[in-house]
Amino acid sequence: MEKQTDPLKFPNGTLHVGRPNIGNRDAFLRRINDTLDRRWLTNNGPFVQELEKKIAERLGVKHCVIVCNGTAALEIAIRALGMTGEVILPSFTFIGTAHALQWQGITPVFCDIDPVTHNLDPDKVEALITDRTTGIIGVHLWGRPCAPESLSRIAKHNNLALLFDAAHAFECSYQGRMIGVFGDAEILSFHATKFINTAEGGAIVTQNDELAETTRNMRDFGFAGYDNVISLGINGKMSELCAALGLTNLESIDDFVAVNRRDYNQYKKELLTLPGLSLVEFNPEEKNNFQYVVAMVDEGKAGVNRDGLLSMLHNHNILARRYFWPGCHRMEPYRSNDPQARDRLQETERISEQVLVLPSGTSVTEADISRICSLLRRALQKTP
Ligand code: T4K
Repeated sequence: MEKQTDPLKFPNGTLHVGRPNIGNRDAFLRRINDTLDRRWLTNNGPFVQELEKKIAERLGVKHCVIVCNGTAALEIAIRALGMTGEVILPSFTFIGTAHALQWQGITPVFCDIDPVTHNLDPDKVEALITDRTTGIIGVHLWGRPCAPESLSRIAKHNNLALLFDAAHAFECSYQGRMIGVFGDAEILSFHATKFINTAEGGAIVTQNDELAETTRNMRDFGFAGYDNVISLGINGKMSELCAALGLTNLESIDDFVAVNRRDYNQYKKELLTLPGLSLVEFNPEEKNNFQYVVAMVDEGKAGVNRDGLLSMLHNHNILARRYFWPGCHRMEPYRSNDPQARDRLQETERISEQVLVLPSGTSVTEADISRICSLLRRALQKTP
């Protein structure tokens, strides 16, 4: 299936996974006017600082360092944590998680996932640790916590840095604490497709004062003041226009989560009795953002495979997605670098053939979801 990256090519009425949520327009436009009046457009402006403060407060974390996107957040955190050599991470994640390592000459070592949580399987991590291993990156896929305690134990025991990719997990909790406080640091993404967006954006959150300071310098070319560069750095800064969008969207966070939850519950109700189709569950005791509605298709019971359902939906202009097929290990340069990886990634291979992410969020109506569900019902019940 071809990736349609040109928005002009989508027919009217196409339903998407990841259509941006937009908060109060007047509030946003007021902030844009303020920005223009102030003539302060970027470089740690007042809106960026306000966004950092609000996110840190919301997560109960000491430091939030806002950057230009989630991948830059990963790259900066990886470097600031001193990761080199090899780093263990799941293959069942967005390609950016792996690229952030490889881009810096670090070898991503892919570890298999737990088929229930879809997250890194801590029991399989230790076997992959070598003399070259310097860190672990856990990904809280779909917003579900990636074994924070077990991974902390393993990291501590083996003297490894521990970073969490929380790109999906803003506003989710684990044992009553907000995701964002675990490991040495966590990263967030505020890409347009995330339920709270700044168009492009991300953040590094950490409890560690020194790490916060280092990442702050690194996002600004290593500057620690006028004319004083104290480390290698990049331009990882967020503009005030993006921060204005983020502050505005953050004001609607409760409404966005409510819509996501409502969509999830509607899908669950309407798809409940279908053979071979189930939804990824969230722990009701925790805070969840419900931003991804993830269906699992069991071909044996459904009589049709995930790709069959995907094509059927695409033919109706419903752009469901098969995140994160086929797994990073099957994409370049990893496929060529480590062709044997698939032998140890059997759950990744199996689960990535089953996942079907369905459209949800503020751009999707109750009627849209009913239509999607009735198409799925027709496709599944027609089968023997
Ligand atoms: N770690 C994890 C676990 C991640 O999932 C991600 C990003 C990252 C790290 C890296 O964070 P960032 O550097 O991106 O901040 C999308 C997003 O681009 C990506 O941010 C996200 N994960 C990933 C899961 O999804 P694609 O390749 O699926 O994007 P694309 O262009 O196909 O857009 C998705 C759908 O959204 C399309 O149907 C169109 C719709 N859309 C998109 C945009 C940008 C809109 O309706 N409006 C828009 O403005 O990766």
